[in-house]
Amino acid sequence: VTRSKLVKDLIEIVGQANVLTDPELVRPYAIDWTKRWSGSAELVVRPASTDQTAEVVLACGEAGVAMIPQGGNTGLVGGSVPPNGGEVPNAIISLTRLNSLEQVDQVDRQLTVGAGVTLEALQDHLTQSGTGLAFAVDLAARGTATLGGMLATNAGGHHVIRYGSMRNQAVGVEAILPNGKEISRLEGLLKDNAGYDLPGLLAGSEGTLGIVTRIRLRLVPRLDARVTALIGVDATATCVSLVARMRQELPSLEAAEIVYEDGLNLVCMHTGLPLPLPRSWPTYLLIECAGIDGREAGQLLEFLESVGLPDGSTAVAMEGPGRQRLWAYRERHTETVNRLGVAHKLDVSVRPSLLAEFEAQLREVVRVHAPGSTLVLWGHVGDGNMHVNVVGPGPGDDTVDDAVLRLTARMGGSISAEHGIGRAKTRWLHLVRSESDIDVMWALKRALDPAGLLNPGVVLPPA
Ligand code: FAD
Ligand code: 2HG
Ligand code: ZN
Repeated sequence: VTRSKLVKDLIEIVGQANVLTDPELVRPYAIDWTKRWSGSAELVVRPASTDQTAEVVLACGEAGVAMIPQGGNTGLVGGSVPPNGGEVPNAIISLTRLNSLEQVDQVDRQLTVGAGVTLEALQDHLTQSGTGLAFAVDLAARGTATLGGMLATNAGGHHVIRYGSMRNQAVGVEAILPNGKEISRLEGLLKDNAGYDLPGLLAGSEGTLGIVTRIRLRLVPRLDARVTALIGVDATATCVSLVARMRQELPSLEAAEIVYEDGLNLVCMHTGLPLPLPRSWPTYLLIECAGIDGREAGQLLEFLESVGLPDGSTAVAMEGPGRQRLWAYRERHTETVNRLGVAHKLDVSVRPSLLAEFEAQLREVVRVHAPGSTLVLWGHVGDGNMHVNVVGPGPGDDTVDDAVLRLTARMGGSISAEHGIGRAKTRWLHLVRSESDIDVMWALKRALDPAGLLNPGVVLPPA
């Protein structure tokens, strides 16, 4: 099938306006949010339904064109954009038109969404529904990240300590496989052990096994009584032990995040926010408790008093704007780092009990392997998840990536806590997955995608 035949077929399926071939229009889809990953694509195609997605997949398959599923393109490991110099022509399949938001089923506490719905659109929809229900996962890219992309990466975010990650919110999935066939589990069954869990397999598959078209989501009670605290402390070890105690004593704990003095100062410079506390601290712990009445705030304040924190080391907010301001010090790290340059982003995790030692070694490894670079660290301390951002080394120089990922593996950690492997980390998958593991992954990939056309080069290292 020639390129022009493919373009004609795709136009028949989705309409002229939804097949982009002009390089100027294609380019923004082919470069990732961090600007570290980019490639070239023949075209972008934007199906608006599950059936159109199936037809698009068949047409691309017939033409031997590789398919790159894309949601909001906020992924941070290069999985949503084509490779630089791929072997076969690429088509980006943008799923953002799959934006249906169905009615909330209050008794079942579920709803079905199109894969292209953004997290923020879902949050607004739930607020407007007046059902008293909410979605458990939240993250700073909420305005653009889609539920399909979030499931495909098994995104984590701020609430994993309470609710788990995306995988735990998907009651069911509808997807198009590389052969154009559909699998669907949208019945909303809470118990359904009939064979292998194919929807579960798609969670975290980063667009390599199927294209998610709809998701049946679990909802949680909306907890409007919230209290947020930013606590300045001496070091990571103090954060870890405070969080361990909070998890024991504060069942309403929903988020426990860590940032450091240098990162926070950069955020203040970039955003114009004032320093949050009367003096600076080496390390800051941001926590949020949530419940249905005001008791959570009282419990948190009592807890903080029992710990005996020094005067001026804590800012507490209960109202929306104050809480949002405290969260900005944490959430605006990513955009701040992006301003500094093209960051090497290493999203890694270790057991929380090892986090303080890990942090010390990380700083040393970055000092040695990327001398003169800027290291900005932050993360989800309750999950043992550090976001290691190194600005300085050129985009193609992965000396520091290698050193950090090897250190992480030596400490029994994961080279991808929540962002996925994408194109960025395939080389290092063997550090944390055995040969048998990788063989099974390849067997699954070949079984579902024998022609290897769905997001090739993502997740799996070359066979
Ligand atoms: P994309 O970037 O478009 O795609 C990501 C991957 O999923 C690609 O491999 C793509 O091929 C695949 N994919 C996309 N849609 C589909 C589909 N429908 N079917 C099959 N495969 C698909 N991540 C976290 O985990 N936690 C965070 O706290 C967090 N915070 C962030 C904050 C900022 C400011 C930014 C920019 C990113 C953040 N991320 C975070 C990373 C990112 O937002 C998530 O990975 C998100 O899940 C990606 O969603 P997306 O729709 O943008 O997917
Ligand atoms: C976060 O938690 C995101 O801020 C993004 O996962 C992390 O930019 C990063 O490295
Ligand atoms: Zn994160």
